[in-house]
Amino acid sequence: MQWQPAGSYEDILFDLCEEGIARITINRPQKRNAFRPRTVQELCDAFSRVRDNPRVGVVLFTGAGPAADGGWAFCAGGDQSVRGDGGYLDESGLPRLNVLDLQRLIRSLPKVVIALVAGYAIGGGQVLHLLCDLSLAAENAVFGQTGPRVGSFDGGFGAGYLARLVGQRKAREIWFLCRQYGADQALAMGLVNGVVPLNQLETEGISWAREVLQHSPTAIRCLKAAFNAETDGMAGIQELAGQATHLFYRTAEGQEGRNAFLEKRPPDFSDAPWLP
Ligand code: 2NE
Repeated sequence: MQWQPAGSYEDILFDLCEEGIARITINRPQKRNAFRPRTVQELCDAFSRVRDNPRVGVVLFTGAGPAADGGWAFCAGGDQSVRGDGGYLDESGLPRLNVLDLQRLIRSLPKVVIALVAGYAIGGGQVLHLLCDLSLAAENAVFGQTGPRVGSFDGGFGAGYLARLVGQRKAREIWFLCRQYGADQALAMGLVNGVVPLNQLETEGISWAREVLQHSPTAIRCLKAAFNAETDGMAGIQELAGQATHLFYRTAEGQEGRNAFLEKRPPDFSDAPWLP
């Protein structure tokens, strides 16, 4: 795979390939890829650029590794060393929880996001992994929550959507006991789609991405919105409805309404059938 750097960032790497796959990598291995506000801003920028690039259909989202001490991580959550009294402090000292913006961006991205998890996916990092459409774990992957131990919690997707995936009992166990779970346990509880040897993680991710890219972009984006509509309340319904509006704009019927307005005449929808 020939990756081309697609931007210059401090905390992340962003690469594209000719085949329509993007790779976004959190690049703070010395902190087990914990995120600070800058990391999240950069991730939002890269994911936004993916959204606006019609040639890209799949994103591989991963963490750089190994660290100098040999440790691996997808992401160890919020960087506790910049956590102030009211949030994670950015470089101007403003307290932020901007990872929530990133969560919504990944969730509503009309493309497929595949998490490639090597090592720890912990705390807010485990929630980011959760929000990806598909997840592949390396055999060394470790999942878990620490919030109740470090004075934090994610009561949004991190609790509700986790429970949808693994069931209420397991979700409560994960949050209340703050244990760690290996790749095979994650597979058994439905947290990941597959487990592969560490040295095959990216190859397998690319292979899954290529399979997705053989399929209809419109079908995939409508399906993603449909899955979200079932779980995400009015925001989910808005996404699905937006896909319907996109499709309607492409019809002669939709275009007749626009044309009639611009031509200052009554619309003529007589060619549009009232289908069953
Ligand atoms: C991830 C874990 C289990 C890894 O353990 P280990 O033994 O492999 O590594 P170690 O030595 O703990 O960490 C290596 C270096 O990474 C830093 C450590 O401080 C250490 O640095 P040095 O002491 O060598 O300089 N590091 C790791 N995670 C960090 C973090 N989150 N913030 C800052 N530095 C970090 C182990 O490291 C661990 O348990 N990490 C903490 C996980 C955690 O509690 N994350 C925050 C949860 S809260 C959250 O993410 C959140 C939320 O709940 C709601 C909204 C937004 C965020």
